[in-house]
Amino acid sequence: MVKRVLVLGMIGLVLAGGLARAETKKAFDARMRWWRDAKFGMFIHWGPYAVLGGVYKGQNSAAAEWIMNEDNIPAAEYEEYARQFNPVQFNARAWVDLAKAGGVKYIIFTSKHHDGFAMWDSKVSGYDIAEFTPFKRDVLKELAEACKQAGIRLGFYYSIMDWHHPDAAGERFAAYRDAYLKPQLQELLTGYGKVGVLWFDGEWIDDWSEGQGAELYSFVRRLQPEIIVNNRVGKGRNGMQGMSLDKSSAGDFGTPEQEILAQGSAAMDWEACMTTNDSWGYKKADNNWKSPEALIHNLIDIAAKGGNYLLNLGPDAEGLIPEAGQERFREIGKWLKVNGAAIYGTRPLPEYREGENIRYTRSLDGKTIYATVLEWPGKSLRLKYIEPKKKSKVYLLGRKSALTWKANSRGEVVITLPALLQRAANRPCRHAWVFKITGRQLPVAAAPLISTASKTGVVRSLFTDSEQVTISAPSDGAEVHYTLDGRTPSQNSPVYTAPITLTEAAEIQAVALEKGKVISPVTTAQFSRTTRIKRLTLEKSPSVKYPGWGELGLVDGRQGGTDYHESDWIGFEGESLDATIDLGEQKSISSIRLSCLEDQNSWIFLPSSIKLLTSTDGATFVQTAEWKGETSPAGTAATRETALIIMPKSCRYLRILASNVGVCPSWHKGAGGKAWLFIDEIIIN
Ligand code: H79
Repeated sequence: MVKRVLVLGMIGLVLAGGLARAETKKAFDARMRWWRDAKFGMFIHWGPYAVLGGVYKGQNSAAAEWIMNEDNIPAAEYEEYARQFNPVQFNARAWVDLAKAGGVKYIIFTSKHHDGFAMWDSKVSGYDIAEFTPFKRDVLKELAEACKQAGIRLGFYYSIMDWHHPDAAGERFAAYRDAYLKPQLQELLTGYGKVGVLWFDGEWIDDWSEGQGAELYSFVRRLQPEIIVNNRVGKGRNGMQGMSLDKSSAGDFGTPEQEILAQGSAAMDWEACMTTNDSWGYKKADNNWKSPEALIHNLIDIAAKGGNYLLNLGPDAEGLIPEAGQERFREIGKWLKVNGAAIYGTRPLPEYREGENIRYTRSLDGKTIYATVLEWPGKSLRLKYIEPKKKSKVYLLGRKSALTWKANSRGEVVITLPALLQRAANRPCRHAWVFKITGRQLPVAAAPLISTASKTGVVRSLFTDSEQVTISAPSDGAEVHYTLDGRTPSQNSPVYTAPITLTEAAEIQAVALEKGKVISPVTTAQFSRTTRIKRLTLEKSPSVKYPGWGELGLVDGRQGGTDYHESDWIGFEGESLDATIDLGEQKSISSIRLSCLEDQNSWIFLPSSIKLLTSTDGATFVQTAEWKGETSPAGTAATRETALIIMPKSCRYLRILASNVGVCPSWHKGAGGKAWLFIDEIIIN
């Protein structure tokens, strides 16, 4: 699946943040405090689907917890599997012990998944583990007890969508909601002590609405005022994406699924829920476990972006957690024992990283910075971003004595790593290492924000004739100084007072000063000018996750590389590219090339066809050329293809239609799901 990356401007964004309801920011912050500090949670998907384990009638299914839907198992037949659910090995203590060993601070447990089966003794229905199965026990009660003893917060996943209840879709939905869903939630919120989180899901069904979500949110908060509720309570999510588009929509935090945001900030609450192998529920055939190192790196990356990591396990039908999953949690816990200070209770910095292999967090009070390196740096480590004070000390977590460091002429920190540590066996841990830098040295102030009329927080922009740029100061008392030639701004650079009109390419750098002292990191934005075309319009919007550099990025003379994470690529989810280009005047064109990405393992496919239409008046278009799709071998990954259309023609307007294949083909594990089309660069000659 595409590792979804969302590029977000630091402002203008979004979030579910408790702002729309009658709660002050202070009260909201207090309620969110434990969750923001926790950083690491364990998701547990467990229900009757574990009985099937991803196998239906002897066939491996594409699904695990989705098997009822995926394999069209009628409710009456699914019930037969549910009746066999007898997880005699279930031991809440053992699960919670594992959570403890893994260093998680909270557990989110599927009280009821889409299949509608309740994992507690529900009086509202007989379709639950205590009544419907030979097992007879109340799993939630036992888990709640074990969590309480261990000091781990417990939260409940609850699916609004319900494939079992006859009223849960269609005209009688309100009856299901009022006589079933809400009474069940009432049980969950009154019978199991303090519930940390209500984690809704399945809210995308047509019967659900933002209004019902807002009402349900209040209902839940009334029963447990301190509880934290995810944004899937309402309809705020942008499609199946994790983050809410509108901050007035219900819910306290965003829920990117199988996705780490490209950029977080201290101003948004988000939690990446991700699987340890490829499935949420237990699936016998799924042995595709992520390496402990990859999981630890995810945790570090997420914490650096201010998010939480909710990592999943799917126990089997006996009640046992697969050994491979257990090992991974233990390995993460081992790492956290040494390095937890860099994760728990931390907050993100304005710059979350340096290069690919260094991630930053800071202590809540801002007095300590943690630089976590994902790869052993060798004999010395150079940190460009932070400026230590003379009295600052640098430690490698897990080692007592301070390390030697000095500031080089550029004000960067250079830390010397003793010879002893060059041997892996002598290091305090594996997988990633934390350098702790003490003594309030950080540029924790937010950086100035560079914006254009169309975009807040521009990093790179292309314009045709001229562009008006505004720069805003990160705080009220601050003065912004800037340069236009790529040099580092200082006290002596011009002070920003009014919007700047660019008519030529420029690199703007801006910094905030207070009382003549630099108080922020430098913000840089690149502006390029393009004259090759007059206008490019897209009929269909690209995905907000992969916006590229906007439509002009398609003709900026730079082609995307082989990695779809690169910001050059524009991605279309299930949609096609339909671009109209106005060349500004009648021109003679000899060829058009379109550069596309193919990365089938990430659900990215070449277009099925590319059509080219031309026009002299912008009204009547005639088809001029067509490229028929090629088929690559199944599984082709990360290859780039360039479709060439030779087309001697004189015209002013071009219309390019590159058709998305639409859905993932049948051989693909994502069969039936939306396929991606990635384009960067339309090359006109
Ligand atoms: O509870 C977990 C998932 O069951 C649920 N949310 C997380 C937390 C979820 N709902 N929808 N989705 C995830 C995305 C849908 C994936 C699917 Fe499929 C694609 C369902 C059917 C096609 C996966 C792949 C299951 C069968 C094929």
